[in-house]
Amino acid sequence: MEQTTLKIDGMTCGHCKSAVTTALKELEGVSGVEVNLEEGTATVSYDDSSVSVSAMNEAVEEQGYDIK
Ligand code: 9UX
Repeated sequence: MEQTTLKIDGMTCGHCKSAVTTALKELEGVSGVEVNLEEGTATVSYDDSSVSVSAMNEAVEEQGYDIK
């Protein structure tokens, strides 16, 4: 199990948090997501044999947010 923290621009309310959380959890291999709105981060627990950080970045960007 690996863990990474994505830095995400543009998340300001609770709906942002749930949109990003849901998008990341839909990825095969992601087992946990914790979004911190104040810091603009999402900490993701994942299996690196199933999912890549770039796939996570794409999933977040598809929701309309920018990865720093
Ligand atoms: Mo809330 Mo997030 O109105 O893009 S959904 S700021």
